[in-house]
Amino acid sequence: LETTEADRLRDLVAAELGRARDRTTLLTEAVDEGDLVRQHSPLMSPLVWDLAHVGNQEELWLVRDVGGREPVRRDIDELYDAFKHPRRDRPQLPLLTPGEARRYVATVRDKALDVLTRSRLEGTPLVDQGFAFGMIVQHEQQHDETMLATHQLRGGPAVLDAPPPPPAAGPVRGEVLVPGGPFTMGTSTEAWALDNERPAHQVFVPAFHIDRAAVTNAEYAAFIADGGYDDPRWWSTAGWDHRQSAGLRAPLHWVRDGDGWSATQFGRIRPVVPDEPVVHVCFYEAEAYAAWAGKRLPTEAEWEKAARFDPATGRSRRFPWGDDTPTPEHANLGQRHLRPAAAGAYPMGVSPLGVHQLIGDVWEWVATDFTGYPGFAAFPYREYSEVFFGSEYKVLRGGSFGTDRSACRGTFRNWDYPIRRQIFSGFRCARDA
Ligand code: AVJ
Ligand code: FE
Repeated sequence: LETTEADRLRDLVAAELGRARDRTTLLTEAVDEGDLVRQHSPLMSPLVWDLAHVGNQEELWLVRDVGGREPVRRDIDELYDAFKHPRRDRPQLPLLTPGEARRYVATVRDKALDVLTRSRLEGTPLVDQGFAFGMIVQHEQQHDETMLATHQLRGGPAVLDAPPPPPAAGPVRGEVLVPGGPFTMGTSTEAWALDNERPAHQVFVPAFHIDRAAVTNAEYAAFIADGGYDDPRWWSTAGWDHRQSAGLRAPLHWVRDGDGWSATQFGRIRPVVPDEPVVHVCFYEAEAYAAWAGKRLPTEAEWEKAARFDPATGRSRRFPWGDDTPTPEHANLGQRHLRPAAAGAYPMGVSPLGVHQLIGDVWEWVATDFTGYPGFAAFPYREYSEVFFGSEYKVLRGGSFGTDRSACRGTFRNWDYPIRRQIFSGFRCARDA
């Protein structure tokens, strides 16, 4: 790289690391020590585990691997290895205290920034174009979103605040026809794309219809009112089993309020807003709603084609609106608001085919299992993606109001068990043409 180009990239990496750390600090300073070490749900780690785990991954990859430096705390690697201890067991571990964890992540960050200053950001696949640094930025931001979900599960008075999302500029209803034909899915050129997004490959997608907006609270409430939760016709076999054993009756956090619904949001209770996307539903609920509506969930390839395909050029864009990095006018990302925005709130984010808010607001369940693309190669470690491939996990696309822009793009893939709904998950429907 030219010196100036490498300098520019180093500045960008430092800024992105700084943004991630500011958010981690916000999420971990908002509550007292008790709330940091307590487990708010067996589905989640104590917040202080996420904090030190973020530092430990940064130590492993940037300080030791890229930097070739001496370990800071080799003795805690095992404690913060996500594969050694399931989330429900983490509060019982001899974890660093909040004060120790804060000092640890600060020490690691100082060293990582020193490594960055000395790195040429080229020469090996791990450091080319700052990949390892970008991976660590995304890792911290992903754990920040997980910590935000922990905040949503936490009891007690509200500690997070944010302005409401923008209102709809105009109504967005109905569906669009996506023409049949080949499109390029995934990427081989996006510098910080993770292994599961690679490589770019051609996929033939037959024509289909997709909803211009995600399913709203009003639409979902109509499914409930119509007895959708009591009618096995709408549910898959696995979905109905789960509906029965878990006693599902409405999205997570919804409570009856007269004839309508309210929902708890980060320690406050408020009426559900009819035009906002439904959030905190599991894959099985999404599937059942779609069947009730006479539709289905889009496949992952359909979702990505709706989000990236430009019929004028035949090219796949980085984002629905083009190749530019998301700004606050494009999408509801980055925890700037604490809930999804109404359908029609981001006219600048619309795709060439007229589909709204594919990026931001809510993660969208798609019909597809999480597997590797043709030509997939695990990089830099099998445990990032490959060990999750198979039929156990479903894919979610597009990011939520709690997803940072660094961990969100047209090719970005998230995954979870089909029963999970503590995440900021919603969906949109599709149907065959
Ligand atoms: C991609 C969100 C499913 O949180 O398990 C964090 C991201 N990987 N640490 C997760 C991740 C390693 C991952 N998800
Ligand atoms: Fe992690």
